[in-house]
Amino acid sequence: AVPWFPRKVTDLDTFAEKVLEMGEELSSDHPGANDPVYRRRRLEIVQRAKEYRTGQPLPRIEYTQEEKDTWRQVYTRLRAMYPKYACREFLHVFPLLEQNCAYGPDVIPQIEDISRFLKDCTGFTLRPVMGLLTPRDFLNSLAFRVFHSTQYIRHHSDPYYTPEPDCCHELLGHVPLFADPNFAELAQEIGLASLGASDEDIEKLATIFWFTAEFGLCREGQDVRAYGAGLLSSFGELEYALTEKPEKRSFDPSLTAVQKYPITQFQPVYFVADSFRDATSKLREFNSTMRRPFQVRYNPYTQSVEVL
Ligand code: H2B
Ligand code: FE
Repeated sequence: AVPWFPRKVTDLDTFAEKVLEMGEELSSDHPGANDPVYRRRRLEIVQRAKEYRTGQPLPRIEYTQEEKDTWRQVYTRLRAMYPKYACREFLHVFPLLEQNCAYGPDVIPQIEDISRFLKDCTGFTLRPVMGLLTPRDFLNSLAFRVFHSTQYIRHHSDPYYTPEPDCCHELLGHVPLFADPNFAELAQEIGLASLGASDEDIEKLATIFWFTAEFGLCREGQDVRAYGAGLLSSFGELEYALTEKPEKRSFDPSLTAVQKYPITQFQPVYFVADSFRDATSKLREFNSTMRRPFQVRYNPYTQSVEVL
């Protein structure tokens, strides 16, 4: 049987309450786990995501001074590293985010403003999310060029560590590349392949997502640069990834899809794409080997998926 998958963009509303960690059950190693004020604040923010429905304006969060201070520390430290470590597409978009979406050290940007900007660039839009979605639900959303973004921020006690995605990871790591047409194409290709895919294929696509959108490196002439959000939002790993220490292999979906990876430490292996377009064409070839008894095509006019 074919697993259920969304057919039109409003179907993504079914994910609103279907998160793994509701963003409120902070794991014991979470720096905010024993801070009742922080836990209450998380609940307040994720409640807005729970209530959100397609077509509504995205929730605007009134961030506290303490949250803005945390953002400033992360933003300032990472911003200084981008010219040396980030890929050219990222460096091209970032000033546009500073000009159009209030990206800067003193303000935490609002996903409503960013979503409008992304829609102009690539048709990608943002949705607020309560916490971690299942790999299937998260990838399925990419087929509609929708990225689920958290709005809460890491605990102020440790600005340079977060055990889970937070707004720094999303806004500094993921958002800039969703404004790039070639990366947007790659992300949507992963999403389209995930619609109605078997559990084994979902695992492969999630691994490909991990080694591209989260920890991907790309070649720029003789140089290697970072495009993965997990690198671009972590000053420690961003530097480490571009040293000689880790192993770097060429991106090849059939090998990347089955590569094991650790979650809570720096990656021992990274995959290097020649370009986003090259990665997309390799992925299309790999996807054609997947055993799915139908094809899908995205209809941007109706924001729906056609099954062929
Ligand atoms: N859920 C949310 N809310 N954000 C993510 O970035 C995310 C997710 N990534 N679920 C997914 C899992 C990724 O780790 C892969 C596709 O499983
Ligand atoms: Fe991420």
